[in-house]
Amino acid sequence: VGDYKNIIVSQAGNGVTLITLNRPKALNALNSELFTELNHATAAADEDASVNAIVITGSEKAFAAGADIKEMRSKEFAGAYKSNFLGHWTKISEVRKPIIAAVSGFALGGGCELAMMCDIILAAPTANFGQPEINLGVIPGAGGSQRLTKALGKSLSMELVLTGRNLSADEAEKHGLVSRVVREGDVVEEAVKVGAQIGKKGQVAVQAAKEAVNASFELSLHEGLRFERRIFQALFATKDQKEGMNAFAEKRKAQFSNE
Ligand code: CO8
Repeated sequence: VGDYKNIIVSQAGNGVTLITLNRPKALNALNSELFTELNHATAAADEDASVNAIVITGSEKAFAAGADIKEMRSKEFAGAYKSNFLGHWTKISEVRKPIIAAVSGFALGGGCELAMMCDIILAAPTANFGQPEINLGVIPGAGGSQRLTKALGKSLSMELVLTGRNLSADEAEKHGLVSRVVREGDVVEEAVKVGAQIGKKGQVAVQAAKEAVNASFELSLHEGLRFERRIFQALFATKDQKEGMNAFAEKRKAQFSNE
């Protein structure tokens, strides 16, 4: 699907679009062209009524080893500022459908940040997370100081960002950066399964749930609870609510129409 040079897009069945980062020679280092393609592919999946979830993965060795350092090294402030360098790299966080990152190997710098822009991170035992920008004389540029801190808390995030040390898959699981570590070789399959499982729910509720959880990162508790309650109340206007609750009472499986 699509005419892409840096990613491979395929349909994994059951309404799941699989996007594979594909710059093997550079350990999937991220550049503007790759992100333009990723934005395009995720937006297309978001628009496509036959798609319910998106999985983003890399290779066995690397989810992504960061922004492309060789392309970045000659940048100057004025150019970076005028072109709003990295400005469009966070666009996938605007996608409304759930995105699952299936991470094997290195997820460093921008790679870790890309995984954190996704809604769920599943990790292979080989997964390795870190923000090594400090070793390059810079700092994280796409959420590493913000999303990482929300996931890990201050002390551990500070340690990673200030020393550049990486987290193993087990540590990442222990501290809540990833939802779980799955068996070697199974991470993509498992992520697709999770996507398919979400696909069987009522999709209005799925999008509402994603929106509500994400709101918790932006709003005060009071405002967040109000937002949640309003959406909860609004869902009583959907056919899926009637179907879901009637099916329970009638002891049968719900058939959601996504309306
Ligand atoms: N950029 C460019 N090329 C890279 C990168 C990278 N980030 N990472 C690896 N490569 C290239 C290597 O240069 C090498 O190329 P070549 O074969 O031509 O020499 C090839 O990939 C294979 O890499 P290695 O030989 O180094 O493989 P190793 O297994 O020995 O080491 C490592 C793997 C440890 C991952 C190592 O490659 C490494 O340290 N990479 C850099 C990690 C890093 O510093 N990442 C942070 C980059 S800065 C950043 O991400 C800023 C974030 C900006 C926001 C992004 C928004 C999403």
